[in-house]
Amino acid sequence: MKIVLLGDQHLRAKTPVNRKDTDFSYTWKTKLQTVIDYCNKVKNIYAVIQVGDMFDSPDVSNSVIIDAIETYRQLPQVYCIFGQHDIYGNSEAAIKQSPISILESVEAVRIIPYKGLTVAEICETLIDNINLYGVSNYQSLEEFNDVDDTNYNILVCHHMICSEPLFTEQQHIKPNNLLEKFKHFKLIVCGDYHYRFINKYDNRFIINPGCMIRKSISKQDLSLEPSFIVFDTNTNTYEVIPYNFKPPSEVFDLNNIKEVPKDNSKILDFINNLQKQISTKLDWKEILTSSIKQTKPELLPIYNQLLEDLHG
Ligand SMILES: [Mn+2]
Repeated sequence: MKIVLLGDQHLRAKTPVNRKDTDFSYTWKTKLQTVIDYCNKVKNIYAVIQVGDMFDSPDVSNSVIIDAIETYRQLPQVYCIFGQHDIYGNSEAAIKQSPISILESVEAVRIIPYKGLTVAEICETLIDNINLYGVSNYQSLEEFNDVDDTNYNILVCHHMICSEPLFTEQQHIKPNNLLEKFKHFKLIVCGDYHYRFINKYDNRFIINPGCMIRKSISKQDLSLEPSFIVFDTNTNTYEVIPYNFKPPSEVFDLNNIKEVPKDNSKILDFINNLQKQISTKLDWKEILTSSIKQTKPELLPIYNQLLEDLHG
């Protein structure tokens, strides 16, 4: 069975700083059209797997969500998980506010569930004995029990898995260590790290398709050749299919480089790491409320008003 593997996408309407696109939605729709055309031509693609960070943030405009729905409906069944960019605060409590949940509710995608359910529920039987397991970024990569080795099990995860971290102290897992740890899976597909790698060990694969669109002028982004992967579970072979992409000099305004405004991804990483290290769930509102109560109780009305505004 052939499946298409799609990396981080970061769909949004606004053109990223330093890119030249006049209509960024047009840019990413054109990329996905390459996948649609490929699937229509090849015909025997049974499923599409998207590895999370489908959206650049949970508050993308409605037009982005509508365009994504219309685009994904033209593909074979899309299975996906959540990246930290898809959910407010990377918190399970905010899943319903994620654009991905809207896509699922109109049946444009299926979210791949994790292991906390019964075996019958976690296994998305695609065809014959192929099963999918999903570990979104807010979930931790623990050992899986009750996985039937006679199946062709595929694990999809959104965690920092790479050979070389992007910065010195970045927490990461080495691809081959994950293959070694999760022996029940014949194929592990991962996102989060934006650069493609394909590792094979003991006839099992770990693949990161790499991000679909170069977002920044970092050295890694400039040398990236955005592609998607077609994997054949019958033959255990793969093909790398490049999107139509132009050289960096045509994509980025390299003569007039602007500083990228700081986003909140470092804060999200921080919250995420804290959540992984404590057993109880962190509720930032509770923490902030109790801290304000203790230190500046006179600010509580303003804080409450802010919270109301935030939730519209
Ligand atoms: Mn990402």
